[in-house]
Parts: sequence; C-alpha cells; structure tokens
Amino acid sequence: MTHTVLITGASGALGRKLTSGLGGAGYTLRLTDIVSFPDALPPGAVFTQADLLDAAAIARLAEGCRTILHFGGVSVDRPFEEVLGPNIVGLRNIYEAARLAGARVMFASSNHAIGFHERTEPLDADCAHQPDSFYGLSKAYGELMGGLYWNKHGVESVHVRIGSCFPEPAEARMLSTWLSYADLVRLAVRCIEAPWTGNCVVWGASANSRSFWRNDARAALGWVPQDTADTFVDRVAGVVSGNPVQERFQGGAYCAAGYSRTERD
Ligand code: NAI
Ligand code: 15L
Repeated sequence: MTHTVLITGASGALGRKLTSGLGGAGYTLRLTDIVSFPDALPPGAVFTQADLLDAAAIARLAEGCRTILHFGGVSVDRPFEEVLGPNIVGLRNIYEAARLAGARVMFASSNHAIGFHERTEPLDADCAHQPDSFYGLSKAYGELMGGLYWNKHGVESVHVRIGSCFPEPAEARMLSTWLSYADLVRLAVRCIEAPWTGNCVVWGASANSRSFWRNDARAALGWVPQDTADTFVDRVAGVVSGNPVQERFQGGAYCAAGYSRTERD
C-alpha cells in the first residue's frame, strides 16, 4: 500500500474514477493531465499539469513510481494529425519514463485496436490487431510498444483493451463491451499489486454473458469482474444503429465512420 502510482489522463472520465477509487483505497497518487484536475484531491495526492509530449516532465513525474496507469491522450476517433502527438510520441515518452523509473505500465488500450473483427467471432487476447481507426491503430501501436520495452528492457505492461467504460451500457453493443467503473478500479488494483505481469493483455469488460472476448491474463493478475451488463438487457437490447457496418463489427461506429469499401464477403 506504500507504492506511489502515477495516473496520466487524471482529469479525464476514467482518470477521475481511478483517482477517487485508488485514493480511497490508500494509495499515494501522483496525477497528471494537460488540463487542470476538476475535483478535490485525495489525501496525499499531488497534481501536476503537463503535456505527454514533454518527455522531461513525464520522466520527472515517473521517478520513484512503481506503477504508471497510462490513461492520458486522445480517447476517441480523431484525424491522424491529432492522434500522432499524444498517442504515439506521448506513449514513447511514457515507456521511456517507465524504463528509467523501473515502473510497470497499465496501458489503457481499446477494443478499437481489434475493432474490425466480426461480432460473431469470439476473440482470444492473442488475436490479430484489426484497428478500425487511426485512434485504434494508436492503441495497437501502444501494445506493440509495450512488447518492445518488455523484450528489450524488461518493462512490464498490462494492456487493457477497454470495451465501453461508462456509468451504464447505452446501446445493444455495450451489452457485450461494457466495463463498470468499479471493475475498472478493481483491475487497476490488481495491475498495481500483482507480483509479476510480464507483458500481457486483458479484455477490459465486466462479466457480460454476451461478451465477444475470452482467454486473457486476468487469472494471472487475480482480477475477477463483479459487475455485468446483463442487468441492462431490457433497457438497451433494442438500441441499434441500423447501419450494417456498425452492427457487423466489434468496433461499431468507429468501423462505420468514413467507411468507403463497396464490397465485402
Ligand atoms: P478522456 O478523454 O475523458 O480522458 C483523457 C484525458 O487525457 C483527458 O483528461 C485529456 O485532457 C488528457 N490528455 C489528452 N491529451 C493530452 C496530452 N497531450 N497530454 C496530457 N494529457 C492529455 O477519456 P477517458 O474516457 O477517460 O479514457 C481514458 C483512457 O482510456 C484513454 O486512453 C482512452 O483511449 C481509453 N479508453 C476509454 C474507454 C472508455 O470507454 N471510456 C474505452 C477504451 C479505451
Ligand atoms: C473507446 O475506445 C473510447 O474511448 C470510448 O469513448 C468509447 O467509444 C469506447 O471505445 C467504445 O467502443 O464504446
């Protein structure tokens, strides 16, 4: 419980949930984001405003930390030019900082790294990347970056392919992809506490019976999700888009955005 934990993207939706959950559990938190932190800080937490592109600032923030929860950066489908800095260069800065500090990284990857797999295809964590956007491609790059730093430098990573982490599922697809905030915090605790993680992938989804995903590293980490989207079936099962591309692939709307392919088997 004495580990110092660095959270990037602390001012974002998930960063704020991690901050309150881990702060409440007694962790010493170092928080950072490019925008100010909107909430009261938990006891002992320190917030530093910094850009992920500032390699020296990120390295200073990571000094003395055992774990980096990397949740900062572009978090939705955006043009390549906007993704490039935070999610590609910024990620390199995170991994260099982790190497220098001897820290483990929990990387907020995304289902959009594998979004162009069909919804009918159950996926194991070692499936091929099939990014559905430049954003998803940046998450695949992040997972590969973790592999490079593991093989070359022994930096440990847990790449969490988060599905849809919101207060509640909002559409039928999220009956498969939803991750509750409480399960996210429980997973973060295991990423901090597990004695060894190596370089592994975990599907970031609650215990949803309609899940697209199986066979990941959760047992080795000791993570067992407690929540399920199943209780929302009556409310959202009928909420579908009517777009055939969106409904066919796991990445949903990200697959359909800008889609121009005219033939597909
Ligand atoms: P968010 O957009 O609310 O938070 C991201 C934070 O990163 C923001 O506070 C933003 O200010 C910060 N940021 C952006 N550029 C930065 C820069 N150059 N330097 C420093 N900080 C910067 O997103 P959310 O929902 O909290 O997601 C957090 C992470 O989880 C993201 O990496 C996202 O890709 C990932 N994720 C989230 C999912 C979800 O359902 N919420 C699903 C899959 C992945
Ligand atoms: C993500 O990667 C995004 O960060 C989030 O805003 C949602 O779009 C989520 O995926 C999803 O697929 O529902």
